[in-house]
Amino acid sequence: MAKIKSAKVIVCSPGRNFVTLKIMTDEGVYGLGDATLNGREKAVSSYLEEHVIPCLIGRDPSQIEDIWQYLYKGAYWRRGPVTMSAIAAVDMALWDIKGKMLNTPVYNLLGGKSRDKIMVYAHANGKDLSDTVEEVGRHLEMGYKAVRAQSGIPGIDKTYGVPKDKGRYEPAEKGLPKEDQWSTEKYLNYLPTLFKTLRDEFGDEPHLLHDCHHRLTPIEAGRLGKEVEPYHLFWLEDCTPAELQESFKLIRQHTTTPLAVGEVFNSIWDMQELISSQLIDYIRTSIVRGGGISHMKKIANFAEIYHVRTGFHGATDLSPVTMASALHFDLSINNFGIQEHMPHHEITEEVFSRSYTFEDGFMYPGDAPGLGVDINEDEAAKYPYERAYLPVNRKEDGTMFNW
Ligand code: CS2
Ligand code: MG
Repeated sequence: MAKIKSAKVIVCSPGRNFVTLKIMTDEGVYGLGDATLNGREKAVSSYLEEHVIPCLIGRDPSQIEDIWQYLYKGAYWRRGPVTMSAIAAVDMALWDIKGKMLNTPVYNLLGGKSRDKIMVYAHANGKDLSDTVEEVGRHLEMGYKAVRAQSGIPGIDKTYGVPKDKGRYEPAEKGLPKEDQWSTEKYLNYLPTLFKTLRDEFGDEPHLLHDCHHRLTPIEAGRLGKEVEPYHLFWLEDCTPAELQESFKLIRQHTTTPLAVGEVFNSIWDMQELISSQLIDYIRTSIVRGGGISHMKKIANFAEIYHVRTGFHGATDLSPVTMASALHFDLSINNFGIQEHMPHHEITEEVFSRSYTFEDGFMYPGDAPGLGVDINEDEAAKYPYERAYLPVNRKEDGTMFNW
């Protein structure tokens, strides 16, 4: 029986901050897990170093479920993003180890391929209407079959999804939190025009998505969903903050626009009502936020019963280790919907090597044993952690609001 010999946390900032767990066995095989929690990275690294790693030494790395339950039930304090990201990192690393030891890609351990390729959606971020139309067109030309459109809103200075100076969009900024501005009225008046223009320009075929980023009340979300129905969105994401799960009943009464929720959720208990009452169409919780592959299997299987499909979060603040885990998982389950794909910075790719690939709008996890991702620790050491936070958001009169 192999044993966990040691484990370490690697915090680095190649283009942005990442927290990576590396678990070593006494047989020389190691596994990687992602523990990155945007803006709260050090909380997870210290949770792992101080409280989790000491409990792992000497355990059998093949007992993935038992170790998961030990860390979840054994902490007594359940759920929450810090705990669940730490457990997720251990879980990913153990699936990686198991795949390497059995010399097979992780998707094979999860039941094998359920499809040939994974449809991904890209981000088109524009400062205004014409810029956004151009960005959507650029991504369609790159082969993407599905594109999420975000746009600057007339009359609002700085908001979610709009890059500074035409660069790539990366919401976390160095230093303490910057401030964005918000007006629901201006947003709601503008958004239907954006999607009408996109359909007029690109026709019916491309899948179009949009992220409201938790900014509407249920009745406002109902209005937006209804007004964009003629443009048949693939989904409307996070239209309201979702702590109040039953509020989605109100949204559902008003619109047939498909709804996606869950990138900030951590466990099956956060979405139980949303799924079992069929209030959403896509669940977005990623492998790193949702306690790893082991817990996400339960979530995906539960969702399948209620016709809810997956659409995992895949922004750049999820490391290549989470992206690889997601792709193996996506390939294996029946109720896969779509996968978010926001390509990492070139510098990130110097630190993490990967076997997953993109081609013509689809992704493939590759056939390397385990997850197929590695970290170059010497390269990582060149990019030490830099404090960075997501912005905060205020209404025009100064009221603190959801970002
Ligand atoms: C977003 C993210 O990709 C998405 O759907 O909501 O950009 C999100 O804002 C970041 O991951 C936050 O860290
Ligand atoms: Mg989102």
